[in-house]
Amino acid sequence: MNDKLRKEVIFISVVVVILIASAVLNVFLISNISNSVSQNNGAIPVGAEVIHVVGHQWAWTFIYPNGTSSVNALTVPVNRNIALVVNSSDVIHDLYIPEMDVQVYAVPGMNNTVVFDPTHTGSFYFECVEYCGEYHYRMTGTLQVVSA
Ligand SMILES: [Cu+2]
Repeated sequence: MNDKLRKEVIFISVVVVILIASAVLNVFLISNISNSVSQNNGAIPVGAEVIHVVGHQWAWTFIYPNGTSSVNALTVPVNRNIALVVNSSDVIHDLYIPEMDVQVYAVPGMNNTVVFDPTHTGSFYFECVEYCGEYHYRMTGTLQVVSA
């Protein structure tokens, strides 16, 4: 093996090792991300507070287990699994609560479930992030996480 060929083999081997390491790291990171939020799997943990969410032009309605409801304002207890069962009465919307790592589509005729567990109290912004018509910008609101 001449010197040039040896250098080429070493170079290609290093590149292949870097690519394989990067692929393994990538798969590991992606599986971690999808574990942080359970979405669309239909599994609601035992003891979770189940809140039905309806997206409609142009507001969010939240229906609580006791039958009461609120518009563009969601109040949940801290340190408890919250299951949002989300659908839409007209077009596709997309509920996004950045601080809770929650994003879920509201689709007519479908119940999409997302579960999150707020670990601290406070007031957090949410909005629709799917353009859904003229007054899409009105679909914002506040999540209040309160002590139980
Ligand atoms: Cu919308």
